[in-house]
Amino acid sequence: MNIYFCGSIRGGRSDQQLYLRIVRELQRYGSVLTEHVGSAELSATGEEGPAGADKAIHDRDLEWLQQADVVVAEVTQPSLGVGYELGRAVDMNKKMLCLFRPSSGRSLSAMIRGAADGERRLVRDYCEDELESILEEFFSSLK
Ligand code: 6K6
Repeated sequence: MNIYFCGSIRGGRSDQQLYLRIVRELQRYGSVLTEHVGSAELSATGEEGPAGADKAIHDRDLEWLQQADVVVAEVTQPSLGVGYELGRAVDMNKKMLCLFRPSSGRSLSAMIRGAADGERRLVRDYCEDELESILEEFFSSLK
């Protein structure tokens, strides 16, 4: 199973350690195409890269998104890129799970929460303790 994981990069890296934990957990269920999202070496501003690098990142990520069987996103830290990926994933009719932590004090965008249909597109409010059980339930439901 190919899993596309989305998490904030330039939107801010304060949840990076949690992303790493999610990536490791997701690897129990399949191949995570975007494991770099959890990497401590990837900072919000650290490497702008050469001219054209952003286009290469965009095009490569969309190719991976096409290849994905499921999309899992941690959406607590707002990120334009994650929102864009989720919009494209909806268009591709991908099975999606969005994870949001109400304990952050934030309120999830209506464009993400409102995209849930309770079947192919799920939004789960959760706390970190529940991560493993939520993922287990989600991947069991795919069988
Ligand atoms: C490196 C350092 C700063 O920015 C970068 C760019 N590198 C990226 N490499 C891979 N995927 C990326 C990169 N930037 C964004 N993405 C994709 O968008 C990831 O799949 C994330 O889920 C999402 C993050 O978007 P932003 O808007 O928070 O960056």
